[in-house]
Amino acid sequence: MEKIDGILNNDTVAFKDFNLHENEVVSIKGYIHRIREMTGFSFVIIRTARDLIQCVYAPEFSDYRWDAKLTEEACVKVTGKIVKSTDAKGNDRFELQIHDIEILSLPAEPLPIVINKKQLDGIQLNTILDLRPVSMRNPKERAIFKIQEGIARGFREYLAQNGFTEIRSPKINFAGAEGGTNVFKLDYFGKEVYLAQSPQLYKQALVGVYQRVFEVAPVFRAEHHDTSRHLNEYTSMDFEMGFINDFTDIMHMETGVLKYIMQLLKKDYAEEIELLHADIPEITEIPCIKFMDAKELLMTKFKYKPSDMKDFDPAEEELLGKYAKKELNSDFLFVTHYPSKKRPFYTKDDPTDPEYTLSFDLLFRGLEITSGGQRINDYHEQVEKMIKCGMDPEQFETYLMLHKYGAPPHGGLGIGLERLTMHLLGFKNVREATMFPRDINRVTP
Ligand code: AMO
Repeated sequence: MEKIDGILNNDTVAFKDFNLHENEVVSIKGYIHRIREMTGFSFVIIRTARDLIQCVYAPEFSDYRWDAKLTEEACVKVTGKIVKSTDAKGNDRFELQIHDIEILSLPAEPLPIVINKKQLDGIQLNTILDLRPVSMRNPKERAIFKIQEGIARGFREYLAQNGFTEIRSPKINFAGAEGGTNVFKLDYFGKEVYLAQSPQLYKQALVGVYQRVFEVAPVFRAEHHDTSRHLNEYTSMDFEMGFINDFTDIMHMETGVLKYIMQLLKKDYAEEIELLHADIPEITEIPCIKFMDAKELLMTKFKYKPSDMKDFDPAEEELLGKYAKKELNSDFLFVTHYPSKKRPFYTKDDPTDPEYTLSFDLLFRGLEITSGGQRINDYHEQVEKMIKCGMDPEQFETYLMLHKYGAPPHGGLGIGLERLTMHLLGFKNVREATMFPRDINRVTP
């Protein structure tokens, strides 16, 4: 009987280790990305999980003879000798002189688009999205989501290092957590329930257990409009921390998270950064401005006439982004003390001026990527605010257990992963930074 011992038969060598195996015969597995026939030999580019490896087929290297069935997108195991050569710029690089190609599978049909150019030239975003399972095989497309992996990884790593516990909150819920009408209803065995708009109610409850918690998970917003920054399902990177001195503790933690993410990207994702020409921001500290001061600035400096004194429209966010960059030399800007009327029921009002809240948004290159703030932790204050917001506290009995049975001063935030990726990579549309977007017109693939 065969026994499985958890040790993988690793019969291939990773490209990053090629320098350790110069002049040795090794194997790699991957897709044939591109075949370029030259006179007397061919370049066969193998696409592995993250690299493009140049292999050279020439009859002089071995007895192996090219199999006519081999096409681009065939899955193969290539065996050959690692040799050092020089690229067009005169830099050293390693390539493989092919001794054998084992066919692991052949595609049934040719690809519907050309994916083996540097980028998907002239292909409409909608087509790219329709064909995501294959369009993402393009090196530049897949690099986007490798960077996104780095962002989420950095978020997790930094918070774990700072005493946060990772949690998993339910996505089928008894109530929408953020108020408003943009909540998806679900028939749950005859009962009406809702898809989670955020993990808000649960991350707060768990502050009562672990003091510091975080979650990276999908959330759902029934946005009825079709914009370049809204999705109906997005990935929310949330954290919540207890025993804070005040809400600036949360902003300090976010600054630390972002610094860590940017350093991690530079360290472990340099190839993707280069491929995408990503402009990774330098962060030392992030400037802050109060909401009303920002409104004032928009009206005086930019002569902008706001349509809503309780919130910003996208044009105002853009102007504030330009101001932060030009005048404060920062890609980021915290805006604090949003009007109480525009913030959700759990937000703590500023005791010195209850028209405003102890809350903030973070703008990144002129786009809101984060909302956060201090929460109400007193039971009676929370019940009163719910009633003021037209909510029935009885329906939130389980949420209020935190407050009723003792809650520390606490607060937290939510970062939209796709929005952060979008502006990090300079995209105009959040869908470009979403693997499989869900919007008012799209639920496939
Ligand atoms: P808020 O609703 O402001 O706050 O959301 C937080 C962040 O999530 C992103 N975001 C979106 N991204 C894509 N499509 C959408 N439709 C969308 N809506 C929001 C934005 C936004 O800044 N519970 C609070 C957070 C907290 O206070 O802890 C919340 O969810 O980047």
